[in-house]
Amino acid sequence: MKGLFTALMVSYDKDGEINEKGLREIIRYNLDVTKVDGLYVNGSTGENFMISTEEKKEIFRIVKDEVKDRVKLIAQVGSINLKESLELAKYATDLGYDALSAVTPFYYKFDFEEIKNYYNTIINSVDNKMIIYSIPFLTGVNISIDQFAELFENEKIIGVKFTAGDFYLLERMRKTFPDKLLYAGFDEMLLSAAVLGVDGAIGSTFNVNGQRAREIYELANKGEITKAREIQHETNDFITELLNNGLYQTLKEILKEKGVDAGYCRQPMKELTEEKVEVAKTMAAKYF
Ligand code: NAY
Repeated sequence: MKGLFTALMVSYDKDGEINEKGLREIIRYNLDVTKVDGLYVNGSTGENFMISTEEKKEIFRIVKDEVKDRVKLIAQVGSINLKESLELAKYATDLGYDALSAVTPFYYKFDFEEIKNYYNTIINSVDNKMIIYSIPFLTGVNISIDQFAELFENEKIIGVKFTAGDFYLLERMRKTFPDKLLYAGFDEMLLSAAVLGVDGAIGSTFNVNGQRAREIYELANKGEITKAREIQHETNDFITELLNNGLYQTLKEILKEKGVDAGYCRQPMKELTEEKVEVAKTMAAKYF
């Protein structure tokens, strides 16, 4: 389960319906062109928190059907509706997903006992493994090193997707949990996380920029930091433009320039203006 995982985009049509043909094209692009080691399905990048349970299942099914066993698959099943998480955990496990992941429960101020119960309930309900999805800047949920230690007491909880810029905590985690899987979650900080010894990374920008991410990650692991830094600089020029123009919408527009039917984002996310579409096209030509 080590390596680079794309946080998979999903193609939606203008009415917000899943575009199965487009989704399959995005998957194939990731397998054949960006060449990642695996896919992280129904994460933030899949616009997961704006879609129904049935749609989540349909996406899990299409992805597994397209990928078969070519790369590893992680199913993000987290939801503050725990019954939905349980249903999705069973569904993805039955489909053969290699691991599950669940975002920390958000919106209500759940205390740690409730968060721990959430993870144990989900993962103990199936024969699978769990990767905690920690993304404090969106959820407001911060987990301390002692709390991670308590969660990791359950051997089925095998790692964490660490989408945060707290490198002190990441370093402490690496030292404290040498046998757990740590995945970097911010692509613009991949080099720094790789230097600290993460086991892999999960990123939205890998949908188009997976090859540069691979170079950064491999150079860092070989200790070739100067070269890795150059590619991180180039990557971050790209990511800065991406964030300024609209993250997911621009990634989809770039995929379209590469001939992939990546569709639109689900409302309430808005469409790019004509000017921003032009910016995305210029970015596609400049970086890919
Ligand atoms: C997800 O579940 O899709 C992710 O969290 C993937 C990680 C991405 N985070 C978000 C919120 O999109 O790749 C990152 C991020 O888009 C990138 O670093 C740009 O900031």
